[in-house]
Amino acid sequence: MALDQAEWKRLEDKAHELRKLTLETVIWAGSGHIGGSLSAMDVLTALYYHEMNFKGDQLDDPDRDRFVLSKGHIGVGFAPVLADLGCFPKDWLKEYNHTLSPLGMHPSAEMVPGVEVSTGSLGHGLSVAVGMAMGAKLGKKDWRTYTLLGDGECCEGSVWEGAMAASNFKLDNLVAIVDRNALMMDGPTEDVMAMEPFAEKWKAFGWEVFDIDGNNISEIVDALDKAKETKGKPSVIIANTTKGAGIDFISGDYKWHYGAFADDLADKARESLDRYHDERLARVKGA
Ligand SMILES: Cc1ncc(C[n+]2csc(CCOP(=O)(O)OP(=O)(O)O)c2C)c(N)n1
Repeated sequence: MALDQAEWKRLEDKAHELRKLTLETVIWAGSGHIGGSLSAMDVLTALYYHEMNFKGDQLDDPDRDRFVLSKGHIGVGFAPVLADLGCFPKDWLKEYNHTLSPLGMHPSAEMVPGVEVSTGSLGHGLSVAVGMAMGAKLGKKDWRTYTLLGDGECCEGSVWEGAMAASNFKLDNLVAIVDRNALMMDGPTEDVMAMEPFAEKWKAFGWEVFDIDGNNISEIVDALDKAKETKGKPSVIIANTTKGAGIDFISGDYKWHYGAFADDLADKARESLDRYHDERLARVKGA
């Protein structure tokens, strides 16, 4: 069902709050993976605040939907989501990546409530998610599995082994979302290791493909709805995004894959996020 305006606005406000909290967390940490955290924030918001059956105070619910952050380097964007959902105190964010903090650069399932699988070494999350989705099928359970990958991550051959297995086992309870920001750590994907024709590759591997604007929450929700209706095969959402979305002086710049904000830049970044939110609210009103 199409997203109504009130729900869309609620999700926009939440995504804005989380982008701001991510920026502050990078500042508290001293530095962090800001670019890929911001490109993915709309997807994380749509999943955790609209789509998934997941509650921060019921982490042992056997029927909860599962999420695997395959692009685990954006722990600094994921931790604010889990903190906001009540998985752990928000104060933990102030010591993100400090010595002895449970919140390291990459999410640890052993140390951080709400993290299902430890990730950070790229290329593993999809295969783990395949195993989870198979487990649900074998156990005749209705919960669903979601995983978020980076497009640069798709250079890893193991991603395509997972993709092959998911369609072989007809895992229609599995949704992979690829953050297609078209940049990886050291340049544009098409210069470093060409991905295109990306949608066709997934189709050839037997997946249902949704190619969308991944910084439009309404389009993300729509694709997630359609994925739920897809039977007999897994779905992939190619979420075309902008790396660093929301902070104008880092947006679309691969050199801001990872970075630090000096005081003057931090204020500029905060102001830019506020302007970005205003522009996006105008889009909601105009819809
Ligand atoms: C196996 C492995 N190799 C290398 C790295 C180092 N690394 C961290 S992020 C990154 C780039 C990933 O690019 P992409 O998946 O496009 O991430 P995004 O642009 O969405 O942040 C690399 C190579 C890693 N984490 N794991």
